Amino acid sequence: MSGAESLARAARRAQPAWAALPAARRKAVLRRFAAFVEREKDSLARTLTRDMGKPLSQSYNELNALPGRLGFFIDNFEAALRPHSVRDAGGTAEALTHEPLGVVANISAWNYPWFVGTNVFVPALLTGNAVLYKPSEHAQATGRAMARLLWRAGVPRSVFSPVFGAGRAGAALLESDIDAVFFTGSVATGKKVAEAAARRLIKVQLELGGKDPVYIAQDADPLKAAPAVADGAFYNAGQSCCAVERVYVHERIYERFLEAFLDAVRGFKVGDPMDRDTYLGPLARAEQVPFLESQVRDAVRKGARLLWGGRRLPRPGAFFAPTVLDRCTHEMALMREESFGPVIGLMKVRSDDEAVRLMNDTAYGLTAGVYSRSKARAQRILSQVDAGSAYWNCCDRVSPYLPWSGRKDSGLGLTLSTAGIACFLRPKAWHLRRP
Ligand code: TXE
Repeated sequence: MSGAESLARAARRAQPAWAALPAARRKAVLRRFAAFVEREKDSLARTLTRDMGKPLSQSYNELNALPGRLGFFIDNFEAALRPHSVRDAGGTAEALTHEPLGVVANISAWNYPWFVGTNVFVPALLTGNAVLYKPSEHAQATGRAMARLLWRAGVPRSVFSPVFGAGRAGAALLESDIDAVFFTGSVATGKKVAEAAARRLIKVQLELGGKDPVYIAQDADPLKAAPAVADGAFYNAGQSCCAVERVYVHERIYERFLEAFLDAVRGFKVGDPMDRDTYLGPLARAEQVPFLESQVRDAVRKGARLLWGGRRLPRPGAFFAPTVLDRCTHEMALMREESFGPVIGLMKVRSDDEAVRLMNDTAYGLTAGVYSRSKARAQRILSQVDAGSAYWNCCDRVSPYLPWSGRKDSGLGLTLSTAGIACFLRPKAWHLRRP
């Protein structure tokens, strides 16, 4: 029997008692977990940076934002568990309750391990499920710390079990006695996960990649938009599913935007991720460096103009220079394939309609942003873009109060918001006829 299988069987045995606890008991346990994370923040931030190279200041940002994220789940899960009396239909009372899925597998990622992990396993635990959590192989020490703090807070070890390893461990987990799988990662692996889930008809939720566009409309203030978009593109070295990956700028303000954008990018400090003033550290995966080099080569060969960076940096670690290209077209891989790195392509556009066409010209559908002085103009444009999240004068932003959903190759299902709590439950419809 595989390690995952024995953990799944132990979870199956332990889950009913965890679900049978009063909701207030589970709430108190997860509140203690949140308090332990806060108390150990300094060492957890350093562990996260050592794990995957995120600059220490950004590791702190992720941990500092966690209480708000966890607090949302802790404060809002009980409503999802409340039984409903629906109606009385001629002597038959109709009622509705919600029951946990059972044993949930969470196969997770390395770019924001605290966010993408707790987005799944905290609501799963609060609603009475047991969780088998497989951290990415690039964030295992962080995964170990999560398990240690959950157990110390009072989650039984067999109710939250970490599964360590890479793809093979993930594949074995998919074959174990689970009722659902929640996955964050690449499209290619997401499709393997969905195939494995389909063979067993278990529930699957996929949070995959993105090729997120931003459009700077003619009436926008280019000097205000440029630094915000630069941060949206290069934060966490661009390793975020909702990082800005394409920038379209109206031709009338293009030169002013480009100058301000390059100023912002030139100001990013590349360095040791443990230094507090480093903005851009190494990539988490060494194999991404040659991938980014090939995207830059392809773009330049097809006519793009390389304005900044464009190559790996001659220093230990997977460092890639913050890179800006323009005169891009959609014939270039750079404008269509997810880069997931500190590389960005810009294009001039002549109209809002052209921007809509280009923003929709992608296999992804995660987020899209418009900078404009007019909310109506932004809403008119964004209502035509096939994406799960829309941004007006902002980008690269996630809120626990709003569903996080991807369309097309960006995923299946959603996390966050009350809908991201309810997805860990199944309805039971009651038809109660008095004798
Ligand atoms: O993803 P993988 P990686 C995207 C982004 C990035 C790419 C690769 O494009 O460049 O994914 O990142 C486990 N069966 N995102 O390598 O390979 C694996 O061990 C079951 C976007 O991290 O998909 C890890 O735990 N599991 C995303 C998880 O799947 C398998 C964040 C993801 O690994 C498996 C991260 C298999 N056959 C990457 N093979 C986002 N939405 O932000 C691997 N795994």
